[in-house]
Amino acid sequence: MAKVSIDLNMKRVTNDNFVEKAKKLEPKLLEKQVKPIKIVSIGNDGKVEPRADIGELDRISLKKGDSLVLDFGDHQVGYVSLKLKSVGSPQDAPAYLRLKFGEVPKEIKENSEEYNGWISRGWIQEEYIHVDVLPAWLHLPRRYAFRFLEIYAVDTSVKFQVVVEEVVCRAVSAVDMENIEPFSASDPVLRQMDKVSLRTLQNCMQSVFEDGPKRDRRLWLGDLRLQALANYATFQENELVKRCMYLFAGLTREDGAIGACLFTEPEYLVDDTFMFDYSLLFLSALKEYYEATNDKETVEELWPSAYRQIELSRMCFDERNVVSEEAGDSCFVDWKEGLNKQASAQAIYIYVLKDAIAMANAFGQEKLAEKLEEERKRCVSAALDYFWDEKQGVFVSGEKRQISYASQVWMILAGVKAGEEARMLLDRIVELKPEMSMVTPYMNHHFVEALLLCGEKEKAIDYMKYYWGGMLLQGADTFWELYNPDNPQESPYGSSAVNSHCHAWSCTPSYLLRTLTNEE
Ligand code: RAM
Repeated sequence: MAKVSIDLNMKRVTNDNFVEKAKKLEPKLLEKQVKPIKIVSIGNDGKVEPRADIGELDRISLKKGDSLVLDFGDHQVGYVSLKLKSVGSPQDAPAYLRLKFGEVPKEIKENSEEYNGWISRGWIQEEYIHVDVLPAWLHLPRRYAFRFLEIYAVDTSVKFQVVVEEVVCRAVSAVDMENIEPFSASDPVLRQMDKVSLRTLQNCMQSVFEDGPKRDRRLWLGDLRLQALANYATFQENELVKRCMYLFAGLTREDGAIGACLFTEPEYLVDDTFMFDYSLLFLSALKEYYEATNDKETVEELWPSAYRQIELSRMCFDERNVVSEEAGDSCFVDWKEGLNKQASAQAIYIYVLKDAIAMANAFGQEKLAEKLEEERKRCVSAALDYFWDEKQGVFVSGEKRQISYASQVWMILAGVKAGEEARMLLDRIVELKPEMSMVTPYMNHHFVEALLLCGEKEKAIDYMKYYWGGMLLQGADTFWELYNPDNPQESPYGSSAVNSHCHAWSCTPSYLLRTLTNEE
């Protein structure tokens, strides 16, 4: 498990004005009725085979131990209702059913009894339900994220069976796909990649930008930033970004630290998890919001909250201008087990300083910009002195001088190495193939950004086809929280049963592809 800083004794402060603004920006969700398109069967290997035409549904009767799986054709987020009846003799006992929802087929096959991961089993989308009287409409109160629904009859009685006459999903999202111009490319893989990215983003856009509609259904800063970028290039639902920014700035720790994550129910609440990188990246998200919207009023109002993250992070640096190992430990960066994040923390601070300088200049705060520029130079030279290994020609991190993709990528994004040197550094790290690889689409996104910054457009496209394309080859309808091409079953939680398969931070191909073409 990644170490993060959890502050159990924290005092929270609320800026009522900001929270009020956020509340007013709550979107009205759009709804669509979706019905299953096929009855399928799923093998133990997760292979989906057609079983019957959907028109056959009300001719299938389920007795004890029988099941059927419905395929909704694409990833859905919504509320499900089932119209049930009994056949045979009169219903002399409750119908006892298990309903299982899967974003991907293998979730249907996973046995939740065997789950032993370290996050709550409550995330597994499975219900055991008694229906006392049939016929009935069963309206499930939870919102599900799924493509497949298995209905399993735990028990009926020897006298009656259950028939599922109809199933409807009321799918919800803040945005509609209809207004979106798909990415035009001759390569079908890129077109499919865009389609799946858009669906991922759409299904994560709810009352806030959720990280994943299956799990955690919350607002995380790192995810928000990437979703916002993809949103500016596609749906342009910019008021939703604004709402999320006001929430983060309106609900902070007493010292002004912006949390890594926010709850929106039962009331708006900042979590007690803080991450060095996520807090800082609020500033970059604000800069990007400004670039996308030109909304000076909002940005000026939120600027002090953003700048406060620099002041707080600055305290983690020593007299050599080197960030502490602890700050590294409290970074997210990636879910790669064993990854040392000290060098990434140093780089992310420099990266955010760059954005702060740009903002200060844009708002006529030249003095501040100059001061920050001096600090940036000091941090860059400390990064080179302390983290650059001349002999190996790579950045290293931590006391054990660990080599990882993450350190190189963030140092390049921060501009510590640039131009030809940076380009060669990326080649070197790919060749070295360090054990500390990248496992989340979040980290992989930043790798692609680094390639683009070095002018490696073709390599960027090839890499996207390898990474996000790898998920497509495995049948992804939406992109996943975690994908390690060397180990597709990997999970940061001890079991892939709780992995999210529609995850915000994986939606960036839509943004990257459009950025690439715009630059031509
Ligand atoms: C996971 C969430 C989220 C991410 C954090 C760091 O729990 O799914 O996407 O931002 O980790």
